[in-house]
Amino acid sequence: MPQTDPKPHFVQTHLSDPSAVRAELQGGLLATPAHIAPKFLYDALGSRLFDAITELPEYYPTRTEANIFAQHGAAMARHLPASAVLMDLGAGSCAKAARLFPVLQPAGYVAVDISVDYLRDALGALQQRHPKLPMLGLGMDFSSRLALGPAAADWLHSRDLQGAPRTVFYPGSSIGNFDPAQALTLLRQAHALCREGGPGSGLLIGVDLVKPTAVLEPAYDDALGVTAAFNRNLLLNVNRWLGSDFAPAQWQHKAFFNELESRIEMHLLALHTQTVRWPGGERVFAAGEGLHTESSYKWKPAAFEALLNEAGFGSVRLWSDERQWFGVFAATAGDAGVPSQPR
Ligand code: AVJ
Repeated sequence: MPQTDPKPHFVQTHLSDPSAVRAELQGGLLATPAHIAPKFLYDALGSRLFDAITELPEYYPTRTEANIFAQHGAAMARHLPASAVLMDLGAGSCAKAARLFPVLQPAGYVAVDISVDYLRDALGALQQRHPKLPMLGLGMDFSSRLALGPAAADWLHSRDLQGAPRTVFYPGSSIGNFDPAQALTLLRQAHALCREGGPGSGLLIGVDLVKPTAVLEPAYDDALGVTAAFNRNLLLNVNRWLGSDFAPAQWQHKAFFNELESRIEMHLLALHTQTVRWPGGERVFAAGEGLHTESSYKWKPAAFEALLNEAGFGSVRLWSDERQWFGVFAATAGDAGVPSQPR
């Protein structure tokens, strides 16, 4: 007799409010310098363009991190609790986490992404391959605040996982989009999430490292122009959300390493003077004037370890590649009542 199909459970805790999104966009467009948040890079086309970026010869982070996981996954697993609930932040296709299932042996899998719709197919397919592993898809914008919420807590309880240790998984150097103060806030929230779980809970996080500008800049300004298309596509998204009339061809992609801030900056520069209009507003951009679309922070290993400590994590371990281009850090949250970092 065929068994009934196991099904992942889905919870959407956050739905973007269109008028709040329009207000946010308008605020950024009227500021000097003008800026738009990098989350507007990712519609269906933007996500595909990003996937293409990860295959470019110049874009080293994705393949370098994958090699580090492949080479050191077993050592990472020894530093993290067995039978933990794996909480995958920005899970997307869930592929990175799934590749670690054999070594991490999780007791549950919580895939968090801004929209459960992005998770539905990937998590459904993954559930078929791991029919016994309890899986939750959680639609949540954790860039504003990371916390599980009551529906997810109920689900953990229903699967008898409320007391299980937790491993918070945040790969891909997604933390790079946050400035150091915002990154600290997010890591503190990740620490709180760990402390709600059982003993041994911890964090596994991928972080892009400082390296020569001659390596960094081509990774964000590739010869095929894929990153340029990815950046310009943000304007199409803004047009859709705001009703604006940006013409992508009138904007030039620019990426450079800001050494002082230790970040790659992506901008779009107006090729000539133009007025951009939307319902309720307009902005004149002078020729050469820029629109800041993304920052991607690069960390030195010691500085990121200090940040982890400041967020409450201890026992920090780092795995890297032979060129030290990318780092995967594991750290433990300390047990309840026994701070890992007395201060
Ligand atoms: C998804 C934020 C890690 O900063 O490298 C890639 C995004 N932007 N190329 C990065 C990105 C341009 C990427 N992160």
